[in-house]
Amino acid sequence: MPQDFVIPCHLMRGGTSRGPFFLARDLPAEVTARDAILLAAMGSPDARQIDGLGGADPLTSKVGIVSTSNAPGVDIDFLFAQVSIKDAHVDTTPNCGNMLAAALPFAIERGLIAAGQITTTARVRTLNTGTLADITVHTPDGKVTYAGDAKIDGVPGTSAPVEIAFLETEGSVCGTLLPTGNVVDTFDGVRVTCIDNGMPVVLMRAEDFGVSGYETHTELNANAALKAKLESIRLQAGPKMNLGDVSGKVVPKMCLVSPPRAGGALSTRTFIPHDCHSSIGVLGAVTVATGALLAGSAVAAMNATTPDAAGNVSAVIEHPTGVFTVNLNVDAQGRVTRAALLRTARCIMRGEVVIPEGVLR
Ligand code: NQM
Repeated sequence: MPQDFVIPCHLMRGGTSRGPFFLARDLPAEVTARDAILLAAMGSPDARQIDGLGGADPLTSKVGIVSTSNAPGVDIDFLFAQVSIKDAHVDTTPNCGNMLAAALPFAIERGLIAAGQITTTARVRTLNTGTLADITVHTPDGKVTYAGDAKIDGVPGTSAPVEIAFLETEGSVCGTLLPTGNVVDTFDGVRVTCIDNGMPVVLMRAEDFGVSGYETHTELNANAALKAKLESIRLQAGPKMNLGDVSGKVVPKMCLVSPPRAGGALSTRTFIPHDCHSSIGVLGAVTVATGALLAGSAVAAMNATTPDAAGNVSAVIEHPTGVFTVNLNVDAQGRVTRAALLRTARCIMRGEVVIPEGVLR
C-alpha cells in the first residue's frame, strides 16, 4: 500500500521571507532524499507551486532546518534551503538572514532552547556558511511572543522584535571580502564591485544600465533587456568570485545602486538574482552597506554616510518598499566587524506536511 510521509513542520515568516521550518532530525540526513522531500513539500517544480507550501515567489520558496549545535559556544544550527520554483533544484549555497530571524522562535517552540522569562538570546550558526549570529527574541513568562511594536518595511503591521547581531560575515561564501582581488572590475564595459560580507553581491550603478534605480520592482521585473545585461555580467562575475559556474545558483545577487532620495545612505534595487527583490535581503543589505563604505568601490561615491570616531555607522539602505537599517561597527582598518539589525518573525501554522509517495520525484 502506498505510504504518506508525514513530517512535523511550522510555517514561519522570518523578516520579509516565509517558509516551512523542520527539525533536522525529522528529515532524511542524505541530501538527495532530503531535497526530494523539500521539493515535494513546496510543490516544486511548478511555476505556481500549486501542489505544495511554496508561494510561487523566491521569497516564499524557502525552507529552514534547525538542530541543536555541537559546536562549542553555539546553541543551535540553522540550515537555509532556497527551493527553486520551476526546477527540481535546492540551493544551500547562500545564507538567508530573513529566514534566520525565525530560527530561534522555532527552536524554542520545538523545545531545543529553554526560554528566559523576558527575553532569550542564543548563538546561532548558519550551516550554509558557518556564519555566527547572536539573536534575541521576546519570551515573556518563558514563551515566545510574536506580538509587539516593531515594524519592518515589507511586512504589514507590527510584531515582537527579533534582534540579530552578525559577528563575522566577511567572505561567507566566496572566501574573502573582495573575491576577485579587486575593488573594481569591469564586465561588458560596466564598472562593478564584487563583494561578500555575508552574501555574494555585484554592486553596480543603476545609471550605467540606462535606468534611474528608482523604478518599482515590478517595473524592473518587466525589463527583459536589463535582466539580460545583468545575467551576462553575473555569469562572468560568478567564476571570478570563486563561485564556479553560477548559471544554476542563486548567487551572486545583482544590486543596482543610485544616490539616496529618502534621507538614507543609498538607494538599491537588488536582483536575487533573476527577480527584483521587493525590499532587500538581510545579508544582502549588510554587504551593500559594506561595499558603499569601501574606498574606491564602484558605488562609494553614492554613499551618504560615514562612520563616527568610534567606528559606528547606521547605514539606512533604501529599497523598493522602504528602508533597511544596518548598524555596522568598523575597525581602524575600515573592516566591518559586527552588523546588527532588526527583524520580526511570526509562527503562521503548526502542523505536519503530508507527502504522498507518488509526489516524490
Ligand atoms: O540576504 C533574499 C531574503 C533574501 C536573502 C535573497 C536574505 C539575505 O530577503 O540575508 O535574507 O537575496 O535571495 O530573504
